[in-house]
Amino acid sequence: MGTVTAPRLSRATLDRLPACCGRPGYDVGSVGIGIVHLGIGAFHRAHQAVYVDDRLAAGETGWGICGVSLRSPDTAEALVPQDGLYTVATRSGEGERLRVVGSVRRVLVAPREPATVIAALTDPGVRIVSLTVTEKGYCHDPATGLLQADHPDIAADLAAPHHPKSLPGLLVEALDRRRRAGTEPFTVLCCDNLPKNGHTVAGVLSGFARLRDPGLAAFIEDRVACPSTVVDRIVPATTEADRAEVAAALGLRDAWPVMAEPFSQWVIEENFALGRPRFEEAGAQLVADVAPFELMKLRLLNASHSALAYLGYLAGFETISDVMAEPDCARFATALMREEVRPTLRMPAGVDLPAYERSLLARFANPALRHRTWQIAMDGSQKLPQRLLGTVRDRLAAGAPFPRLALAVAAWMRYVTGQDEHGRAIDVRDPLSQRLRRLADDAGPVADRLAPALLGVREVFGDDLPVHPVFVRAVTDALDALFRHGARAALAA
Ligand code: CS2
Repeated sequence: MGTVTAPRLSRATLDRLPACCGRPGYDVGSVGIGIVHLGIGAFHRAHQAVYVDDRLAAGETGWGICGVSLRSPDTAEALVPQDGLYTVATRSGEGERLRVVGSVRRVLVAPREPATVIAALTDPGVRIVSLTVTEKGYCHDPATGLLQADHPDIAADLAAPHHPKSLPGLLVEALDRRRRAGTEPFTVLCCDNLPKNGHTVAGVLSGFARLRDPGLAAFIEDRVACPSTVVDRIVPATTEADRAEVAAALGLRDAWPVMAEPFSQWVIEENFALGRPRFEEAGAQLVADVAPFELMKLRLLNASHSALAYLGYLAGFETISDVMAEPDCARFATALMREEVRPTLRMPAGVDLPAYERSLLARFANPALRHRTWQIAMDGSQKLPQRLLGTVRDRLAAGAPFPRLALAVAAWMRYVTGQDEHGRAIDVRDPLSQRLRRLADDAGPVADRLAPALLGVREVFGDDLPVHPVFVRAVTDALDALFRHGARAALAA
């Protein structure tokens, strides 16, 4: 009992929070909106919104966030009755810390209130539009990074450019309206795990604008700042058990608290056209070039995450910490990072890669997070290129072996067949899932047929890898081992 009938978290109930719970150190009612964030999911709320919360508390009160969901109304339905307030629960083996965040001042749902979203984006007070729409939200080709002009959402937005649905369509329409109104363009701050994410989003925007109007494209290319960033915090999806636990601790009901590890990192390229909060005073690193940090994060953290997710799921593990508790799996992750990835990275002086790798192993082992392998396995077609295949290309160019990367790619292939090692269905979530499934069904569970069939998906593997004999052999052999001996044995070998 208790938690179901407990009052809801809101501005009116803030003073009932227990003393141990952090809360906004400012008057949330007097915050102005300076940032529109597109894709207001759990990650944004546990990451950027916390940095902004710190800056609001420090007195930079013009940088509140208007969060926008591009699809589902769920976040708005949870947060609007709570005046945008929500809890961040930071979890580790040492326990839990709770903090109520107040930086999200409005929440909108694009399909439900498109005109309000455009009005928010064209408000001259809005100086930054930040993004976490996941890899697939950019409507780009993951292998090349270029806009996919034949993407159905792009085609729809070109047919009706003033009623956009896709991210590129929405941003370009808003930028065009600002241009026509004589309002300076906002800075576009991409916070997704894409390679050269600022550069990629700039290319997608100019690519889309070019298809609409070359003058608009030139304006965007000349005037819109798109700093690159590296974002890092492990934020598993919230469960019903998490909600109940947070409500019990708060004595207030929060419809959507977010769960996170203690670690948080944000590396931001110093390139803002209309100012920014002093994020560096909230722990962010402002740098001239994020590239080395980006490769380090995508190739070490995200690559091992994806490898452990596919292999771990196939081996029957529910969470990453369960996988890491298995000595063979922890050894696999250690060797993947040290032997196959580390030699491809060139870091600035002062960055200690072995220490970073050790910290990743500890973070993955965090027993309090319960980050599901299935969640990380989502959208592999959009993730593999920057997480695994860039390193593979570097290894091939150096004539160096990459057995663990090959096994990770093979595990993805095994996973997208949609059947696990016991013949049970896998709920494969991926924008290409149907095509992948068809290819897998046609090929059957035979490595010599399945590997070449899936290697033919050029949005993932490009034009080079499917014809590289060393790569094809390595992946086919790894897939054969998975079919013959299963993921546990393959990991141990
Ligand atoms: C994960 C990331 O779901 C995934 O694919 O690898 O969300 C990962 O947790 C974050 O990038 C950590 O910063």
